[in-house]
Amino acid sequence: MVSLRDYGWDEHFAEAFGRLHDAALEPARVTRAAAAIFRVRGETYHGQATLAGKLRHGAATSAELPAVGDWVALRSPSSGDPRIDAVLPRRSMLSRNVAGKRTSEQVVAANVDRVVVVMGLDRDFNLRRLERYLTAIRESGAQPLVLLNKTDLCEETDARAAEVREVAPGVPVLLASCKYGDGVDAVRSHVGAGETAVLVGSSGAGKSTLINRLLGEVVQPTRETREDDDRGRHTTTHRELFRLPGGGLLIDSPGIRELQLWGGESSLQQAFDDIDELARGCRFRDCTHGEETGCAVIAAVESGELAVERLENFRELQKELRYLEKKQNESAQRAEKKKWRSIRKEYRRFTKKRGR
Ligand SMILES: Nc1nc2c(ncn2[C@@H]2O[C@H](COP(=O)(O)OP(=O)(O)OP(=O)(O)O)[C@@H](O)[C@H]2O)c(=O)[nH]1
Ligand SMILES: [Zn+2]
Repeated sequence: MVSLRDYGWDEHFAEAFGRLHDAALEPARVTRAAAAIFRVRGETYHGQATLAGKLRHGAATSAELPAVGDWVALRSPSSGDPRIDAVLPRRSMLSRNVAGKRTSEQVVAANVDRVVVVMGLDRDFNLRRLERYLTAIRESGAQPLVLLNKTDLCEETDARAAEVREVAPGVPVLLASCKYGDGVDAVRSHVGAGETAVLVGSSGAGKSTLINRLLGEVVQPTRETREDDDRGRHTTTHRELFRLPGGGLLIDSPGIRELQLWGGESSLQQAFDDIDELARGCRFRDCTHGEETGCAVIAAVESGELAVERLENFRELQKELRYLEKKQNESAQRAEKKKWRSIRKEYRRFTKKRGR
């Protein structure tokens, strides 16, 4: 029998579960979420589960539905028809905006403690992209970690690491050559027992190579195996949540790998706290650090204190976030309206019945 703690269960979730006050429910963690079919891992039950009707129909937005990593309350797992009754409050979540006419939030992983940004020390190395990742991670509630991979291909690893530390103050920066196994133990030591990590980074950065190293077995096809073997041969496993030998947990899914920006401006301020600090000296409170007079940020660029690329990236992200925020507000209003419409309908039905 596995212990729930092995899957990251703790007092926070136990308390939330206790508040449901229903002895017919059992806690379980979602190890895979695809369309309406879920795989869950509980103390006694381990297998498929579907959504209870009230969860399927009652959710105002898709963000309220279970995602991989979620802790859920299962109804009657021993009956042969286990249903997910409720999603326990999340401690953190990684989400992305779903492409389409309407922007809507899709949770790609829940209850993640650590996001490892894997960046190659080859042509993949890009500080501006790293800043974007860090902004998105800060929004999620998880802690970032930067892994500079492919040290075997780089002559100036220390200089690169120093550049990263400069744009990511306070974030642990590790060097590794996942292909040869160097530096992988350090990653493992940053994912404690019961903690959940995910990997993000460009295609080819070495995420699958790292996962296979961390797990000590080949579970994710790397570029070579994908090319050499017939497709899918290595993808026999459909899990998305893995237990690491050291007791940590790892979530990996295509949705996470394509992590995009989703979030508000407060996360931007955290990722660019140097600019935030400088902005206090701007003449206007709502200064966009563009052409305004009395802009302390532009002054810092002119004096060489701040890299112009960093400011440009900041302004680009700010524009993107403002646009997203506007669209999010619109779709949140729509969801709210929809909810009220159904509540009103329910109410009318109720009063009609009583009036009869
Ligand atoms: N030289 C060198 N190559 C590496 C290293 N780590 C990974 N690679 C190679 O980089 C290529 C891409 O690695 P993957 O692990 O498949 O990359 P990925 O990030 O999983 O890519 P996607 O699955 O597309 O997201 C493969 O050819 C790996 O062998 C390393 O430390 N050094
Ligand atoms: Zn300014």
